[in-house]
Amino acid sequence: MPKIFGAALLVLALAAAPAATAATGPAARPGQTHGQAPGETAGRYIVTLKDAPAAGSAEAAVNAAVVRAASMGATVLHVYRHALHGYAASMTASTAAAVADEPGVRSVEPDRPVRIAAQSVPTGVDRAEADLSPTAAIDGTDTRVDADVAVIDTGIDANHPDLNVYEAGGKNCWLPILPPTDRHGHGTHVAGTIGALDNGTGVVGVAPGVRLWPVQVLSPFGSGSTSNVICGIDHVTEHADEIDVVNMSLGGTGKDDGDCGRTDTDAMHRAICNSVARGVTYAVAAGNDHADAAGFVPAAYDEVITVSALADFDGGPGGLGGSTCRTDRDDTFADFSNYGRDVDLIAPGVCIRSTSANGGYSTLSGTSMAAPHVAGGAALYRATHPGASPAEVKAALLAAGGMDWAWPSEDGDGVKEPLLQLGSF
Ligand SMILES: [Ca+2]
Ligand SMILES: [Ca+2]
Ligand SMILES: [Ca+2]
Repeated sequence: MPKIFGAALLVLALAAAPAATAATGPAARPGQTHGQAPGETAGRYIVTLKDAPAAGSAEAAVNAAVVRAASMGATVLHVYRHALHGYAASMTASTAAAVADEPGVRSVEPDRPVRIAAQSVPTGVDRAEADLSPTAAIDGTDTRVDADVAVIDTGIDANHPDLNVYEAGGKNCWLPILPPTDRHGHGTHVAGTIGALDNGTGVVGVAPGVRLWPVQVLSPFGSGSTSNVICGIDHVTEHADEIDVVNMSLGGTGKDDGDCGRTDTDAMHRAICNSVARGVTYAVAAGNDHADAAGFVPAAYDEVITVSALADFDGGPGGLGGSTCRTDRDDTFADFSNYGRDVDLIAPGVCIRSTSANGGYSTLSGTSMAAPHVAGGAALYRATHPGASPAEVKAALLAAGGMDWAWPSEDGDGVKEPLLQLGSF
């Protein structure tokens, strides 16, 4: 006799580690910005002289102006003789006003702070060696990886300048009357790790510029139900000819029945198996309970690629990185990550900087952050192997994986899973 499951709608939780892992200070990374502190330019002015009346006299005019400024109490910082005629000086506002009244002076303007808008390569992209991938071609020029990745999550900020969001392919399974716009931040963070643009600003993803399909199944508070998730899988499967890869950084309790949901009532497993059979590769988070992933779905399903989280702080091997946004040991199994035989790969998932909602950036930790590195890697592979089946994509990722990370640390099983390595992709 069939059973009725009173709690058939599992409450799914984001696979991001809890509050303690949300970082506050990503801006301090060296090389990221070299902005001057506010006020550092206070008291500095740029003085532009009028054009000299005769050729050859500009040099003398500049020299005279510099001497004059010094006599008025200004400290001259730079002298300009080529791009324009003038100088920069440190002086009081009243001196600047007096200089502005000098007959040869065209203008006096306050100096202003500038900062480079340099793009930083997030540590996870570095640790997974996506920056060495010829397909990713990370060099600050906005060439885009030709693949489609669906993000089943809280939606994506479609207006984020660092993302290539395919809005027309989106779907909101949580509240169908609304577009799948991310009001939480989780889905946009996942999206950035997969495919933030290689455009010279912000961050860069594993597979820069891939088309990101926003599939919202979770509320702005990060919760949802299995029925919503299946709606998302259904949408992806409808577009299986276009979508290469799916990222699911979410999960609930459950197990793998070993038969794609045919012998019990696991509709989500059945849906994923059918979607995989249509050629879509699924990367999923192992979960953050520091427990065996066998007790969580979709992590437990054999048809997906299940990803545990590595604590890496410096983007490189060797265990030399010091803790940044949360405490852990460099190049070890993250202390919150789920483990077990269902885990296929480990990828960076601690203190990962990526895009956030409302056009911003944030640093988060969780297996939610690890899975999208693998989704990006799968997208790189599909971009160069368009006919590869999900099993072939998974095999390629596993074969390329590396063992250069410290084990067992907090890995609660007897198996050392390979670390995502994409330099040859
Ligand atoms: Ca960028
Ligand atoms: Ca490291
Ligand atoms: Ca393991």
